[in-house]
Amino acid sequence: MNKRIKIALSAVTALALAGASQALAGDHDKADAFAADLPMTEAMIDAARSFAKVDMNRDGKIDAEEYTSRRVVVAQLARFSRSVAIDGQEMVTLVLPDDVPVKLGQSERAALEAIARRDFQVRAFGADGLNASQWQESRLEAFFNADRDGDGVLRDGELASYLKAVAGELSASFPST
Ligand SMILES: [Ca+2]
Ligand SMILES: [Ca+2]
Repeated sequence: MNKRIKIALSAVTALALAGASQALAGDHDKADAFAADLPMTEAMIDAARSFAKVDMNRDGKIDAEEYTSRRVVVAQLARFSRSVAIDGQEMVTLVLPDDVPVKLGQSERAALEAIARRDFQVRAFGADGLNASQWQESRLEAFFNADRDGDGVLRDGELASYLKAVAGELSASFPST
């Protein structure tokens, strides 16, 4: 496992627990706010929280179908709403760059599905599902790919390419070189 991801994952459990206890204490201040950047901690908490939502059949692992449909649904939703919601310590909304088309075209969708299936195979090592840490690792890899200066925060161009990748713009996440 990538060293940065490993360190990041050990920190996320504590943060997620802190968030959970806040929620139990009746913190109803959670409201959508627009954010200009995305710190790694927020992406990690979001990744940890999303596992249960992605594991539709509640078997404790994310299978190829769940993994692939999640990629497509998130991309479609991002385009339609022109934003990506991050469920971190606070719920924040990141605005999608204007040049991403509103609709995920049919061929674009097919390509996205094919890449998601291949990505799943690579991550699952022949198993029929990803566990929570494998799932979080896949999410963090997208973050680290976008964080070109490696400072743990996505801003400006880094944030734009991250959001484009989330919205299924394949050229953003998979350089042609
Ligand atoms: Ca499952
Ligand atoms: Ca950065």
